[in-house]
Amino acid sequence: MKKIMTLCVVHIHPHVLLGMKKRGFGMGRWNGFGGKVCVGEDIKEAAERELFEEASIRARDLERVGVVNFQWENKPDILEVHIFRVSDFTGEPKEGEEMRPEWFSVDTIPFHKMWPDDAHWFPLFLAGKKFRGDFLFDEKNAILKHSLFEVEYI
Ligand code: 6U4
Repeated sequence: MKKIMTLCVVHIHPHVLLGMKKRGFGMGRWNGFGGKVCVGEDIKEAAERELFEEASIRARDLERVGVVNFQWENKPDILEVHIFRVSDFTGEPKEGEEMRPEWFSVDTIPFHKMWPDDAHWFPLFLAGKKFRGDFLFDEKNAILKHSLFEVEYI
């Protein structure tokens, strides 16, 4: 089954805002803010909603920059994750039940404590590119196979 998800990375150069996931899927990793798109919801609306739920901020400027599919060996689910760049927002990032937000310099992004695919697509993200990709993981979330390419339109 395909699950449509969002992921917002706030990028105000030279910093990015990431959140430490405190529970559930991806717990213990730094990541952008996002989650599942609800039935009847627009993907962009879902991205805005999740950003507010998880970081207490409202996007003033957000742009979809990537779509990446994640699959696990021997599992039927495909996560189709829509990645958004947030370049302006209102409010103050605040810790909630699910995420603890923190600013990182683009030079010290904690890739060793993030999903392993992030090290692949973040450089494109930071360079202002648009991209599409596919990643296949094993049961320990190590990358078995991947493809990633820059696109002009997303
Ligand atoms: P619930 O449990 O309903 O609160 P929800 O917040 O809707 O969940 P959740 O927390 O499961 O969704 O969302 C997972 C988040 O992790 C989404 O933003 C997508 C993101 N994600 C999933 N796989 C990823 C991966 N391989 N690399 C990455 N982000 C990933 O950078």
